[in-house]
Amino acid sequence: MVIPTFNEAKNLPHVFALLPGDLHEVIVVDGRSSDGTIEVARSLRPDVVIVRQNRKGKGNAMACGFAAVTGDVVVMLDADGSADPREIPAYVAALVAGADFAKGTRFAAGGGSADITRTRAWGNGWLNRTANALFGTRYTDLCYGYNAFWAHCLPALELDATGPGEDAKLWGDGFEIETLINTRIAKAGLRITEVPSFEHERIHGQSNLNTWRDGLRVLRALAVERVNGKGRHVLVVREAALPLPVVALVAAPCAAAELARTA
Ligand SMILES: Nc1nc2c(ncn2[C@@H]2O[C@H](COP(=O)(O)OP(=O)(O)OP(=O)(O)O)[C@@H](O)[C@H]2O)c(=O)[nH]1
Ligand SMILES: [Mg+2]
Repeated sequence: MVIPTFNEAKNLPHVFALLPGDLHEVIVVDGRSSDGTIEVARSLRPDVVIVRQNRKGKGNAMACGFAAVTGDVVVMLDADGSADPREIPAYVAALVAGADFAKGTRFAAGGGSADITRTRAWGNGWLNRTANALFGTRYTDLCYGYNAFWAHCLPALELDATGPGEDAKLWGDGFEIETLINTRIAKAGLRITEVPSFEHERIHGQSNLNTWRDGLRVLRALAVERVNGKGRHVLVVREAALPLPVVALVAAPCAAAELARTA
């Protein structure tokens, strides 16, 4: 479970209280919060794994968190209270049923949002249609950060958690991360299932997302990902989904592995 945090100390108690009981690991990736986020995380959950991101932005945080994953299933969960951890079993069920990537959607039956503005919903819909036209996908919610996938998908994401220092923000380090993930998963030929999800309002604090600046980064990401080869040439080792995870997150070791060369 990978949770990016930037000044989410007041929200973490709400989020952690709803986490399933038998998680393999909870990785909090902090972006140099100044409100005691790390201390709160540790006090709520002594077994939490704290990762400090090496650059700036949510995308860089996710890359650093993914690099620290040791489990078989990765769940991406925001820390502001908008993503409900009680939905995790639905994501895991989609993975166990055969998906490589369980993509949350606010725009399918059973999903919704109390948080998205009309402008953002319009922009997301437009970007989503563009993505589907460019990548042959059938996504309904391109810019949503609540997703889960088998760890065998990680190589296809081709994210870079190394490199230059603290104050840099490189391409891929920002809110374009979900678009990079969604398009690379599609290019790798991985099996995608959408999972209806309800996005709640952020509980405390302010959004770090800027609608127009980050919308343009997503648009640019679609263009860049259409022409680059990332995701496309990665050999994915797809693990058989057995045995079933007992409650939610990280499945027991798999007995068999199937080599699947992606398109
Ligand atoms: N580590 C880290 N986490 C970040 C950074 N920016 C945002 N986050 C976290 O990423 C999650 C999503 O960020 P939000 O600011 O809520 O952005 P959003 O959910 O896309 O936008 P809203 O719908 O307006 O809330 C939250 O848990 C943030 O704390 C960052 O630069 N570093
Ligand atoms: Mg948010």
